[in-house]
Amino acid sequence: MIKLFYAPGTCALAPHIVLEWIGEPYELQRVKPKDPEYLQINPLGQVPAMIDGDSGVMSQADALLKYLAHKYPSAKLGDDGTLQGAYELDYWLAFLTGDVHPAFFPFFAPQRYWTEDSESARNTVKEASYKLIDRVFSHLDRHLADKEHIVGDRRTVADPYAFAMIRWGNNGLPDKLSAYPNIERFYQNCLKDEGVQRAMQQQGIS
Ligand SMILES: N[C@@H](CCC(=O)N[C@@H](CS)C(=O)NCC(=O)O)C(=O)O
Repeated sequence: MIKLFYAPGTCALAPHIVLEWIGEPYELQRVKPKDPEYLQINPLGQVPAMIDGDSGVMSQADALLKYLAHKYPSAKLGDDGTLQGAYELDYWLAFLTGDVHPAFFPFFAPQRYWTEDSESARNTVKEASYKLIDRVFSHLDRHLADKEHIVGDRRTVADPYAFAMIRWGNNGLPDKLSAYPNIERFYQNCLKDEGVQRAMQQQGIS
C-alpha cells in the first residue's frame, strides 16, 4: 500500500488529492519535516515523501505525481499519450516545481534571505517575494484565460499541484487572488471537487 508523508497545507497536498482521486487504499502519515525521525526518511527534511510497498523512499513532488499517474493509468491523470501532450504536462510540472514553488521561498522563509534581521530587511524580502509570485501567477493567469485545467481539457496531476500553490497565494497575498481572475476561477472550481475537499479535511486545512 502507498504511504504518503505530509505536513498540512504543503505541496504534499497535491499527491494527497491525487491519491483521493485514484481511490485505492493508502496510508497517510503526518510529519514535521525537520524532526530527526523524519530526517531518517527524507534527509532533505522536505515533504512530500512516499513509500510504495518495497519501493524505498521516494520524494520530489513532481516525480511522485508522475509516478502515481503512471501506476494508475485508468485514473487518466497523466498526459494524453501524444508527444505534444507529454511535453505540455512536463512543461507545467517543471514550471510549478522550478518557478512557482521557489517564488514562495522568501515568502515562507524570509529569514533565509537576510544576514541581519531588521524591519527594512523584512520589508525588502516581503516585497521581493510578492514580485516573484506576481511574475509566475501572471503567467499562469494568462494561460488559464480560456482553460478549465492546467493541461488539455481534462484534469491531470498538474491541477492539484497548481491548486496547492495557488492556495498559498489566496491565504497569504495581501489582495488574495484578485489580480488573477482566471487563477481565482480555477481555484474556486478546485474547491468544489470532492477529492480536494476530502484531502483538505483530512489535513485539517481550509
Ligand atoms: N523540491 C521539493 C521541495 C519540497 C519542499 O520544499 N517542501 C516543503 C513544503 S511545500 C517543505 O517540506 N519544507 C520544509 C522545509 O524546507 O523546512 C519537492 O518538489 O518535493
